[in-house]
Amino acid sequence: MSTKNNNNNNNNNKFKVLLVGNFKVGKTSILLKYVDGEFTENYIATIGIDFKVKNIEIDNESLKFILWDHPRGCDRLRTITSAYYRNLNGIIFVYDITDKKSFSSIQSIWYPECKKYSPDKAYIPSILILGTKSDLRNQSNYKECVDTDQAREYAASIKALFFEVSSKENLNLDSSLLELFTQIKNNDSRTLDQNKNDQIKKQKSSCIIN
Ligand SMILES: Nc1nc2c(ncn2[C@@H]2O[C@H](COP(=O)(O)OP(=O)(O)OP(=O)(O)O)[C@@H](O)[C@H]2O)c(=O)[nH]1
Ligand SMILES: [Mg+2]
Repeated sequence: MSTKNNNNNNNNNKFKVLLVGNFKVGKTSILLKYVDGEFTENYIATIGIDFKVKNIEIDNESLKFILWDHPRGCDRLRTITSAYYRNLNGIIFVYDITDKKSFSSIQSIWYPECKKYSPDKAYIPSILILGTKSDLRNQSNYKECVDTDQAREYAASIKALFFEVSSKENLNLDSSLLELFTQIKNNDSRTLDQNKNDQIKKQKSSCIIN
């Protein structure tokens, strides 16, 4: 799992990204704010399969990102879970900065699950770790927040991008997702270039054999 590469899933500049994390950390709110510009305090648990599409231009290329919202309880349905991880270009591990358990779950549940369901053990999608609800950090009732440096260190240890964000106040959402998407796009270009090189090598070697 050490190679950071893309699994060559580029189909007409379409990329698949999955959001995972404990229940109620704010996954759906990220998608709602980022794609539709909306935020609601009302909590509605995601129970079914759901996704949103973000069309974005990076370096004059039009790209389409399909953002999958991992449903709650899905971890009990292993066959469905493995389908979520298939052909992933990127994965976003989400925790709530006011909930330390949601951060430790990334290390104990979500990252191991990502590794387990990666079809090719040498392949790992681009990773972004998002600490949500950053607007709550300085509120008196949330003294015990996840330490930012600790989260940043962990992200570096698994070669992940890291940001603290707020869907409520629209802090860092655009910049963090743009950074992930740019990395995905660049990885994909490299993979395509690599494939071209491999094909040229194969053609050359078959010429020699013939
Ligand atoms: N203050 C604050 N509240 C937030 C933020 N993001 C989400 N919330 C609130 O947190 C609660 C849960 O948000 P959701 O986006 O539904 O969480 P989820 O991870 O999709 O939850 P499940 O679908 O059950 O896994 C809701 O009441 C949101 O209003 C944020 O940035 N700041
Ligand atoms: Mg949800």
